[in-house]
Formats: sequence, C-alpha cells, structure tokens
Amino acid sequence: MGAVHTKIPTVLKSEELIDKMFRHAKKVEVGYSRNRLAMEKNLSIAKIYTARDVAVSTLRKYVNSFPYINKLHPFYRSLLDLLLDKNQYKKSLSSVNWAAGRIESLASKYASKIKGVGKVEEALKFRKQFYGRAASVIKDIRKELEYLNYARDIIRKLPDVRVDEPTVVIAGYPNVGKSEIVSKISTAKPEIASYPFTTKGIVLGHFDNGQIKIQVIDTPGLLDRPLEKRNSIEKQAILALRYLGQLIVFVLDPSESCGYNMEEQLRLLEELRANFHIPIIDVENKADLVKTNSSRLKISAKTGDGLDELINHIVNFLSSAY
Ligand SMILES: Nc1nc2c(ncn2[C@@H]2O[C@H](COP(=O)(O)OP(=O)(O)OP(=O)(O)O)[C@@H](O)[C@H]2O)c(=O)[nH]1
Ligand SMILES: [Mg+2]
Repeated sequence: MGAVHTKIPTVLKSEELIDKMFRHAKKVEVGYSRNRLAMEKNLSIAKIYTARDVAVSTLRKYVNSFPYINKLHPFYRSLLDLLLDKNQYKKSLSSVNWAAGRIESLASKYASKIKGVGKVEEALKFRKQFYGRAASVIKDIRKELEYLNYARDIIRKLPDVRVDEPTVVIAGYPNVGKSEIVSKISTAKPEIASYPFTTKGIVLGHFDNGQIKIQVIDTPGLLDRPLEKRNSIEKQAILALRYLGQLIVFVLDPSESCGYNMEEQLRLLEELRANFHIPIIDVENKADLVKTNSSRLKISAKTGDGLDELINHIVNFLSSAY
C-alpha cells in the first residue's frame, strides 16, 4: 500500500513551532560592518527570513506528508472516514497551508519595510512586528495543528494491509475464539481475553507455507444487528469484510461459552451470506468443549485440533482463486 504509511512527522504544537522559529532566528548573525544602520537592517532581514524558512518549511512538510484520503485504497478511505472527521482533517491541512503562505508574505512585506528605514530603531521595530504577526498566525492554527497530530496517531496505527496478497478474513460473534485462531495459524499476535469485544480494530497476520503467502485478518466481534446500529469497532470488521477478504472464515462457538447462543450466531452467518458475495467457510470452534454432529469443520484453537485442516481449506481455496 505504501501511501498511507509514509512517514508523517510529529506535528508541533503552536507554542513549540513559535519557539523553534525564534530559536533559529536568534542564532542568525551577519558580518560586521562599520555602518551600524546597514548592519542592523541586514541582520533584521536575515532573522526574518530565517524565522520564515523555519515556520514555512515545517508547515509545508505537514501539508505534504499527510495522505489525501480520497486517493487511498477504498478500505483505508472508509476506515479513515470512520476514525477521523474528514472535513476537519481537510480544513486543518488547508489552514496550515494558508498559514505558511501568510508567513511568507508577511516576511516579504516586513523585509521591504526594513529596507526603506533610516534608523536602527525602526528596523528593530519592524522586526519585532514581524515576529508578533508571524507568531499570531501560528497561534491561530493551534487547533488545526492539534487535530493533525491526533490524525497522525490514527494514521500511523492503521493496519498495514497488503492489498495484493490473497486474504482471508476471520469473522464471527464476540468471544468465539477468532483471535486465538488467528494467533495459531498466522504471525499475528492479537490480544486474547476471556471477555467479549477485546479486539477493537483490524489485526493482520501472515501465513506462509513456502508455496503461498496468505494475509490473515482478525476482526472485532460482530453482533447480529443492522449496520446503522453497529458501533465503530464493529464497522471496522465490516470494512475488512467488504474491501479486503477473498474468503471469510466464519467462526461459531457451539459451546456458547462466548455468551451468545447458536441461533444468534447462525443468524449473523446468514446475514453475512446475504450481504457479502464472498465465499464463506463456517467452522465450529471450541470443539474441546462441545462437538455437535453437524457437517461443519470442527476445530479447537485451544488444543490445535483441526487447525491444519482449516489451513488446508484456506490454502486450497485461495490458491485456486489466484
Ligand atoms: N475452550 C476453548 N476456549 C477457547 C478456544 N478458542 C478460544 N477460546 C477462549 O475464548 C475466549 C475468547 O477468545 P478470543 O480469541 O479472544 O475471541 P474473539 O472471537 O477474538 O473475541 P472478540 O475479539 O471479543 O470478538 C478466550 O478466553 C479464549 O482463550 C477453544 O478452542 N477452546
Ligand atoms: Mg478478538
């Protein structure tokens, strides 16, 4: 995928950026001249340009390193729609870009004012005025910078999906053992807890038997309810199903130790069958606790029983699909 995971720098707070700007400007020196006025004018202009360069390059770096949401793969696009306020995101970037332009024009304006002055004090006065105005432009985008830093944290934590790798998505009710299965059959190390809804986002793992590489996606638990009633964690699972899976493994827990009965679980399975036109393999987990006489594949993530067979099913299916 790349684009979404390009390095985004930490976004400084307004005050930090103002400090950085002044710190650099303070260090500026110019060659000694016996003409005090000429020297002070040069110095003031050099400081203004340095302050400008620091502020503008920092702000432009932000604008250039955040991704254009609309250009991302639909999975990321919809995930970010869910996790970020897209309007605020766009508005923040355009305000930051505006601020950079504003500081550039202030710098030109004050530099040319200083060129025209006839007294040292006037040069100093205009230099100070520039500092004040540049700092206030940066203060004006305080909220926008904070929002971008928040967005950065979200973007950095997005799962690093390989959109061109054959992909299986593991889905089912909460607590049925999805994460435990994924951790046993792939490199992923999702958190496994004895309470429902542990998995709060999409977790990726990979499986490689030397012949085929398969991406395995663990999803948060889903309840059987309409999309508009789903919370944002469940919606992430839906997005993985919609945009990433070529195959769904639907995990059932006939022991019902997950806290949900089979009837509810089967209703969800039927709902997914009706709404996603992706092949679904349904399996019964926790076979160490309960083995029904259904014809479904029986596995136990806990003991490992049946996992090889599950892997074979997945590999055969995805190999023939590719
Ligand atoms: N006895 C038994 N327990 C299992 C098995 N698989 C998972 N568990 C237990 O079931 C509980 C839930 O497992 P998870 O893997 O976290 O379930 P999940 O489906 O990922 O749950 P959510 O992320 O909340 O949707 C944990 O306590 C697991 O140890 C199994 O095959 N047998
Ligand atoms: Mg889980």
